[in-house]
Amino acid sequence: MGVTTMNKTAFKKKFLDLLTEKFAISVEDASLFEIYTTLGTLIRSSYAKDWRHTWSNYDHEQQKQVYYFSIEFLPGRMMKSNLLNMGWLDTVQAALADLGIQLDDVVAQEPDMALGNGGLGRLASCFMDSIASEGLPGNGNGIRYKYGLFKQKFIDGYQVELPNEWLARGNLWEVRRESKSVDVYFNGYVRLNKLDDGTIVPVHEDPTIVRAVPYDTGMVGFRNGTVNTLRLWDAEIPLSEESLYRSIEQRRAIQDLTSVLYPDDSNEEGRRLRLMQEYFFVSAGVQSILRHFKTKQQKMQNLDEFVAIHINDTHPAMCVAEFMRLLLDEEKMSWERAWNLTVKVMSYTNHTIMSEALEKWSVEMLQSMQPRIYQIIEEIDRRFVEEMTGVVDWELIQRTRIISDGLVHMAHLAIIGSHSTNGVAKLHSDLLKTVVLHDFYRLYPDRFNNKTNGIAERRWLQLANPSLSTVLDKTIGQTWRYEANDLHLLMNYSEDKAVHKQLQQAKQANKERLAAFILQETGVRINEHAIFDVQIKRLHAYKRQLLNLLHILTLYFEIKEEGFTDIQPRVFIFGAKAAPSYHYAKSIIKVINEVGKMIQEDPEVSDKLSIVFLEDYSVSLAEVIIPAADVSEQISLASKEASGTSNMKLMLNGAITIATLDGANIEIRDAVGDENIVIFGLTESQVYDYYEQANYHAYSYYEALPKLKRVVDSFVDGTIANIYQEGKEIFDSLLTYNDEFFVLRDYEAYVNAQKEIEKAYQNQERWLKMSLINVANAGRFSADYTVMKYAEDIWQIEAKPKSRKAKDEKYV
Ligand code: F58
Repeated sequence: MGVTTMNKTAFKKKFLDLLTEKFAISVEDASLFEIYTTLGTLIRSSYAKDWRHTWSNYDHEQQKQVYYFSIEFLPGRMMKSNLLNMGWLDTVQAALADLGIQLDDVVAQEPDMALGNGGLGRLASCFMDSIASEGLPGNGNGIRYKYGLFKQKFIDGYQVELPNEWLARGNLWEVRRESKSVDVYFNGYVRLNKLDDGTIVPVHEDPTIVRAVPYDTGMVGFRNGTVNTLRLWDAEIPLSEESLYRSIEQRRAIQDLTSVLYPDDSNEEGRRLRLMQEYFFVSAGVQSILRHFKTKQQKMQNLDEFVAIHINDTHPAMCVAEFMRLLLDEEKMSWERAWNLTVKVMSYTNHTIMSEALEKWSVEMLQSMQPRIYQIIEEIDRRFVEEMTGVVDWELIQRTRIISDGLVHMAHLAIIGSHSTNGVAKLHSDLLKTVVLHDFYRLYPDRFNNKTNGIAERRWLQLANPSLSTVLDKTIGQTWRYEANDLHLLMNYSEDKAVHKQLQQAKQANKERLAAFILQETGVRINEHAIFDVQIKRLHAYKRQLLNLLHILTLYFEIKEEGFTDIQPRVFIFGAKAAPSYHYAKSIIKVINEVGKMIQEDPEVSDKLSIVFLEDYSVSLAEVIIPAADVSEQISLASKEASGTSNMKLMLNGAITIATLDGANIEIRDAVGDENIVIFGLTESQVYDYYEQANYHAYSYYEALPKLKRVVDSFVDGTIANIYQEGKEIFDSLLTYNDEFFVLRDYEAYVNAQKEIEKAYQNQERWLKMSLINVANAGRFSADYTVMKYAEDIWQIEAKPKSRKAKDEKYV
C-alpha cells in the first residue's frame, strides 16, 4: 500500500490542500467536523486504489470468495481503525498535533455505526477486520438501517429509548452503487406456466417490487493492501415502477423496510417487517453474487469453486431457498444439481441455545409474502422427508423437518441446506450436538463443528489501550501487533517486578481516563484507586446482572448493618441495553440505578462502594471501559451463554475474570490456568441435572441464608427507595416463579468468589502476575485465527501469499 510510506510533511500538505478544496477554510477556522470530513475523505481516497485492486485481483486470480450474510454489523467508529490498518496512525496523529489538533477529538466526531444489538453483530465486524487483515477474499452482506440501535437514556432511573440517527450528517465511508441495484419481489402469487415442450416455468405474478441499492464500505486490512467490501442494502422505489407506488402508504412501506434495526435480543416475535427485511437482504445479496459470477465466464455447475455463502444465525437462512430459486428458475438447472451446489456453498453458525430464539415463521406469513420461496421450502421439506423415510424413525423426521405445526423452522432449513453447522465455543458446540440440535447431529454428524469466537485485537488492544500497547512494545517487541500469539512472550516476564509495575501504571492511567469520562458524563467522581469491577453486555436474565446486584447489596448491608470496615473499595461499572419490550430486564436496570443512588447518597458507604451505570453502551464506550477494568464479570448461568466476547476483550486488557464455567469462559480458564481466574457456581451438567430431576427449590436458599434473605427482602421492604412494582417483579421472579436462572442457588458461591477476588487484589504482587498471565494468553482469542479456521475448514478459501499481513520491518 502506497500509503504506508506517507510522511508527516506530505500528509500535512495533502490534508491542508483538501481542507481548502472542500471548505475553503484555514485549519484555524475549521470546525472539528470539517476536519473530520477532510481527514475521512483523504483516508478513503487513499485506500480507493487498493479497494479496486483487491476486487479485481480476486476476479483475475479466480479466487473463491466468501460472502458473510448477517442481519447485523456493529463496526463502531472506523476512522482510527482505518488509520491503524493503513499504517498511518502515528504519522497522522503527529501531523495533526503540529497543526494544534488532537486526533482523538477529530475521531470523536464520527457517530458509532451501530447496526447491531450486541455480540452477534460485533462478531461480524471483528470478522470483517480479520478477514481483510488475513488477506482473505471475503465480503459482508447486510442491511443499511436508517436508524441504528436505539440510544439509551436514563430518566428517573428508567431506560428510555431514543432514535439513533447515525446518518444525520452523512456517512463518509460508504459508496452508493446505483448501477449494482437489483429488484426484490414480494407478495403476489406464483403461476406455473407450461411451455410447449412440457417444462413448467413458475412466474411471479402481481408482485410488489422493491429496488435494493447497495452501499459499499471498504474493509481495510492491517498493512497488507487488502480492502474488502461490506455491502449494505437500502430499499427504494423502483424507478420504472414509480407510477405504481403513488400512495403515501405504499411509499412509506418501502422506506420502512430498512428503517429500523430490530432491538430484540432472543425474544423475537413473528413480525412481518422483520421477515421482509430478512428476505430483502438475502435476495439482493444472492442475486448480486450470481450476477457477478456470470461475468466470469465460468460454468454454473462449478459455482461452488468460486463462492461460499455464510449464514450468520438463522436470519439469513432463506439464502438456501433463494439460491435454489435462482438456479432453478433463472438458470434452469435441475433440482438435484441445484441442491447439490446449494449445500456445498452454504454454511451456518448458531449463536444461541435458547430455543425461543431459534426463529420460526408462520406458514401463512411466509407463503403470502414469498410465494415462490415458500414453494421451494416446501419441496426441500418434502424431499427431506422422502429421503429420510425408512432410514430413520418417523418421530425423528417429524422433529427435524422444516415445516411442521404450521411453522417454518429456519434453523432446520439452514442445517439441511448447508454443509456445515458450527457453534461459537467448545461447550456451546457440544451442547448443540448433545442437546439442542441433537436430532440433526444424528442425521448429519459430519456437518457439526466448533469455531470458538474471537475478537479484533487491533481494535481492542492497539487502538483502545495505547498505554498497555506501549508497555508491550517495550517488553516483548512489536510482533504481537500482527501475530497475536506473540503476546505469549510476556510469560517470560511473569515474575518481573519492573514489568508488573509498568502494567500497573498503564492500568492506572486507563482508570484515570475512565474516571474523567465518568465525571464528565455523569457528574459522579469515583475513587480511582478502587477495584473497577465491570459487567458490560446486553441486559438479559440469563446473563444475571441481578446476581451482581445481590453481591453489591450484600456488601452494602455488611457495611451498614454488620459494621464491616475492611472492604476493599469498589466501583461497579455496568453498561447494558435492554430490549424495549423486555419488561423484566428494564426493571433490573431501574433497580440497579436506584441502588446506585442509595449508595451514593449514603456517606457511610459511598467511600467504599459505588455503582456507575453508563448510559448508551456502545462500541466506543466499550473502548474506554475495557482498558480500565480490573474485574471482568462473566456470570451467566452455565450452559446459557453461547460464547461471550467481552470476556475475551477484558482478559486481553488484563482484567481478572470472575466466571461460571459457561461459553468461552471455559477456554479462558484453560488458557490461563485455575489460579489466574476465579470460577464459581453450577456447572452445565449440574444445571441439566436440576432440569431432569425438577428438584430446584429457590425458596430453600432464601430461607437458609440470612444474608441472602436480607438482600432479597430489600427489593420489597422499602429499603431501596423509588422502586415500585420493579422490586416486586424481581422478588417474585426469584421466589414465586422459582428463579429460572438459579441466581439464588449460585449466590453463596458467587459471594465467596468475590471475596477471593478481593483477597487477590489486596496482594498486588499476586494480582499483577495474574493480570500479566491473562494478557499473555489472550492471543489465541484473536479473530484472525478464528477466521483462518473458518477459511480452511468451512469456506475453503485462501489468501494469496502477498496479501498476508505484513511482517513489516517496523515490527521486527
Ligand atoms: C450472541 N448472540 C451470544 N444475538 O449471546 C453470545 O454468547 C455470543 O458470544 C455472540 O452472539 C457471538 O457469537 C447475540 O448477540 C443477538 O444479538 C441476536 C440479534 C438478532 C435478534 C436476536 C438476538
